[in-house]
Amino acid sequence: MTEELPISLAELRARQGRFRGLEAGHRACLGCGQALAARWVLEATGPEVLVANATGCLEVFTTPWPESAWRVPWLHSLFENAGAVAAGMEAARKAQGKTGKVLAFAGDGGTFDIGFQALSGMLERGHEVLYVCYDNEGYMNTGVQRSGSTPHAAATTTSPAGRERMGKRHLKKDILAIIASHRIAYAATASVAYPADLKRKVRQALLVEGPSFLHIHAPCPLGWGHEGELSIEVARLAVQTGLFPLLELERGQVVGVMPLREVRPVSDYLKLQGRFRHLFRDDPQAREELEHLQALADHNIEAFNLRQGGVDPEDSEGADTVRRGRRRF
Ligand SMILES: Cc1ncc(C[n+]2csc(CCOP(=O)(O)OP(=O)(O)O)c2C)c(N)n1
Repeated sequence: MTEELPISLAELRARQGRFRGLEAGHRACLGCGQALAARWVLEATGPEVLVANATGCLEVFTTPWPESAWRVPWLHSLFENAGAVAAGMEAARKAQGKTGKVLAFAGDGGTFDIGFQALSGMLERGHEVLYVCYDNEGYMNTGVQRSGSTPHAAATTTSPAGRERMGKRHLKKDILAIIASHRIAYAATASVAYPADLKRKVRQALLVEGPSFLHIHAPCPLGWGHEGELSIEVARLAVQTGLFPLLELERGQVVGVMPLREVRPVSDYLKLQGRFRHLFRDDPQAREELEHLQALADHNIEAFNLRQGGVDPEDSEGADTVRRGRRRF
């Protein structure tokens, strides 16, 4: 016998008072950073948006035919053209005299590498699109291949670690510097470990005229080799070590950073993840790689003045402000 539920789903939703652009019940892995990030991005935008979504995990786990977890108009683009498709959607909206923002969603493979041409064109032509890159540092949907965003020394299926080499032999591409060179009104990095900061940046990105870019660090338990329940901890450590600094840029210049009150050694971040397991072997090459990664984090801390919250002690009045004078990126 089926009992009537005391409240309909529609009523329940209305009472929840929180718009969920991405519904529960999709097929993401446990602890997927992208799933969290996409939900929070849409909570920050509200329902008045359209999404162009490149091929990748997010598209695959949210839309197993004939289902969809999206509660906003959503279009699947190709792997390589989310920027171009979003630009077309925005132009069509304008031509029809309609309001509402257009978002482009893509993974790091679809952004740093194969979709970069379409993204760059979209930024250069000044389309009013917020482009969000969910960075899980690999081509995860197709089996954890290395991407231009995979960090140096990480093991993937196409950059394995073994006797001959210590995982990936190239640096993570500095996508923010490349985006900065387009001089768009707003670009920022964010992390799933800091949802309030992430949402504030989404709101800020929607306020500006023209294109904006948000780069979200989103752990992938399967590809990074950690328990799903550790995703937030792993994401937090990426920030706290200086490996993934949280920055805001206006017209290509850094105007805000999240301060690091307690800087953690990179080994705290790396040792939680199977993709860096080889770095903790007792051999000189492993130690060298660890030192190299620590040097990259130290460089970020220095370059963005992260310990001081980005404030230059020489010319700042309040040390706790996180907005600061413009500095070339
Ligand atoms: C032109 C083209 N090349 C390759 C593929 C196969 N492919 C689909 S998704 C994907 C990886 C996506 O990686 P990323 O953008 O980082 O997103 P993730 O799956 O990691 O979220 C690849 C290689 C494709 N669909 N189209």
